[in-house]
Amino acid sequence: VESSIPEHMREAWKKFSPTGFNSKETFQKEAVRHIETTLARSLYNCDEGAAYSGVALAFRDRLIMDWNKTQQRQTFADQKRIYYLSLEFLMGRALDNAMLNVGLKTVAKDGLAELGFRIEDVIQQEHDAALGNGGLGRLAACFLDSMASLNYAAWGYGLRYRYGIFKQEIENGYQVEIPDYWLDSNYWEFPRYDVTVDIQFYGWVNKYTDENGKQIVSWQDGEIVTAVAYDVPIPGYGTATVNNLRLWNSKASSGEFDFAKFNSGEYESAVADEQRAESISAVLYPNDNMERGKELRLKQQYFWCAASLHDIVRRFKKSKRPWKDFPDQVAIQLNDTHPTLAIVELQRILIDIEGLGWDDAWDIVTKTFGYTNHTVLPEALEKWSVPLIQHLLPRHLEIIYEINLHFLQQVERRFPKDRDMLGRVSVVEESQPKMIRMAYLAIIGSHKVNGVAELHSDLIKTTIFKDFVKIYGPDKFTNVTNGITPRRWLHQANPRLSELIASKLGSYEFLKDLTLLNKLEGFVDDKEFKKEWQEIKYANKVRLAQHIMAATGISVNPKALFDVQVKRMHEYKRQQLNIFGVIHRYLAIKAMSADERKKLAPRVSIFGGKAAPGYWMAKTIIHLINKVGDVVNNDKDVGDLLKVVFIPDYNVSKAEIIIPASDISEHISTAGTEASGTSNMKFVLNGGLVIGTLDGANIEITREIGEQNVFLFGNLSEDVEDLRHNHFYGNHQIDPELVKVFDTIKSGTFGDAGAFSSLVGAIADHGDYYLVSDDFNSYCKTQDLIDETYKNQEEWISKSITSVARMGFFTSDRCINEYADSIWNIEPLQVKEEAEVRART
Ligand code: 8GP
Repeated sequence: VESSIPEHMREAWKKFSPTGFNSKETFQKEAVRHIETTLARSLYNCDEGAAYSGVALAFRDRLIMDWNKTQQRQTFADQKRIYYLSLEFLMGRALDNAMLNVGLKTVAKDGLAELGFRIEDVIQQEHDAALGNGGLGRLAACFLDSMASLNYAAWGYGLRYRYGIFKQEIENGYQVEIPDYWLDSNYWEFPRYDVTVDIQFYGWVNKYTDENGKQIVSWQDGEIVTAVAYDVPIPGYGTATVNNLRLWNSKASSGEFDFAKFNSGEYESAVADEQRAESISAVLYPNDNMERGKELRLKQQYFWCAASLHDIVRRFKKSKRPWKDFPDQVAIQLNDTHPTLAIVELQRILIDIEGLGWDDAWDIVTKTFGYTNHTVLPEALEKWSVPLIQHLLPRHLEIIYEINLHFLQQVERRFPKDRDMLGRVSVVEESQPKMIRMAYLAIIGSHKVNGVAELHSDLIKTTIFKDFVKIYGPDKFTNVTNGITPRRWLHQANPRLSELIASKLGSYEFLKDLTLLNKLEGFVDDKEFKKEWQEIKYANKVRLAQHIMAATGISVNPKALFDVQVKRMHEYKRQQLNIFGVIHRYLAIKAMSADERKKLAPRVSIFGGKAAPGYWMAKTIIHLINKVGDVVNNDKDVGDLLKVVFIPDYNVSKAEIIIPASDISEHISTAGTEASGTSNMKFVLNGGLVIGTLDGANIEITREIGEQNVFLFGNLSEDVEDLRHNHFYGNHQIDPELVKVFDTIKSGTFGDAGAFSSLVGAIADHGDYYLVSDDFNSYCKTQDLIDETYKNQEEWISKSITSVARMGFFTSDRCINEYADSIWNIEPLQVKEEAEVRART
């Protein structure tokens, strides 16, 4: 391609292509130029918002050059690419990350200071990109960071929601949802108006035999909506690789634009059609670990899958390779079942459009896809009703039935005597109406299925997907324990800790190879080091205390033990266990003598997290936390000994403030319910200790950092079934201390008891599905142990340092390398520019 352009033209381009900045002066020049020309502002009306814009635009220019080169390099290399399909990318802010990844944060900091701005204030002007709910979406964001940092040729594909996850406000203790319009002043996306795909919905299937006797199947009529690509650059850390995240935006197809309506005066209805098309990518569904079966959600899924596949196929076809090579060029990873229709769509493209036979096509499909499962909760497993799919995607339903038929025939041949098996594993659930089980379709259409932590990967093999292990054998199922990017979750969120670590290890190389942290173990007895370690934690707590004051008006003492539980609100995550524990502590303090109170370690219980707008019980838990806070925080008997805080609107940028400030964080799900958890890793990496159940990645964290460094409690996953059984048959006595907590709530201490009766009732009278009462006693005892341990700060800090030193395994770089090896069969693309050493600040 390059040589097809005449030498003199190439010379002219090279001469004028921008070089970007790499010094303070050149940075300032670029930022000021953008403020004065791109934004039409000046010295006299440049506020922090405008300063942010100028800096973002300057860094964006820098990224674009590497981004263009990366895309060219990947095209020329013509090797296999990874496509990560996710309906959620919880990216958070981009500027700080961009500055650190290109190694020019110090340059920007000094440059801004001279221009009259503090870099921290400027960074805070940015609105979070919050295109996700929780763990699943943030994992996708960490994976993008790792794939770019490791130089993999990888693309993310998602939807460009106009509204991300709602903003949460708290009014009178209740959650209120505010729309999150985030696209104003967003400098990190590039509309590609020339990259569009027309997506079809509804219509009917026409089958006929052509003049050569060939069966032709065509999907006709219906409605067309256009997908427009918006590209977001994803910079790697300390490398010149900048990958691409492509988000699709929906708009009315220009072919559909109804001039007849305009001319006949039906202006309003013509506009309504436009709005209907735009509604597809308008809003992120705000459910975490819960599916709701709405038609618009299915439309989103197909719209995004079809646009992405079209793009991938178009890129493949440029290489002029035969179809059988497709899986050598393309690996598609399905982030949960949301993109499962991509399997059906690729089969449709191959047989209906490209004219391949069924078996050849299916062979290509299954070699291309891998499926990651993120939950075993039944309410989160996707099913779509057959009539809905029939209506929206008539040809896809036929193909799904055909996939199922081939599959069931194969099962019948292998297990001729097991009639029940066919009904159990069928993609079609024989309910009223019939439902398509998306997870089964995803398994059948993929060559590998993985869970996200060891326990979870074992559980899917022995419970929800047990029959499929019999059918395909165990090798199709594998584990890739989740990880987090240390760039954002250590270096960016906790710069002082990162710097201290670098000073001991001699460089920032640990950010690329996190196992190097183990050298910190050599410093656990270094007095000076321990003091600095403690000071940094304290400074982070001061910063959080300031945030708490600004956000809630509650004053907390940074010397108290900060006990944090921040994550989506869900009964299985058991924030109710935590707040019942807080009430128990409150009652204990009230009953203490003044002398006893003096011996108690002061504590701040910090909560944060959003509830799905339709999840009543989760909202009730938020309400209770706030009401308990109102009482406890104003009780003179209690003073500083206990404060209860609910931080509103937990999101990625708040996590960056909260996580480095925790002494203890809570990961207390009912054993067997939290697939992995990833905030557990973030907290430990920032020197916090954890209280947790033997669930998800807690188990592997414990294995790595040592049992003596984790506060474990509660029942084991293997006992859950029996315990539930006991509740069901009334063989269970609720712990008397928990009864006291319930009585306090019922007495109206925290306001109208009726508001909490369903919450208490679910545990006391309705089977206690999440086994709160079974774990309550052990939870409280473990909290007491935490109080005792915290009193010995020397020991506490040693635990903290040792834990950080042993966290190397939990980098998302390790995850991505595992996916690359065991699922994608892909190697990184070497980057020459990497040799140009990048400053790492
Ligand atoms: C989450 C899991 O709950 C969490 O344990 C895990 O760390 C995270 O995924 C990343 O693997 N799962 C979901 O958010 C989830 O399943 N969401 C909806 C698809 C139902």
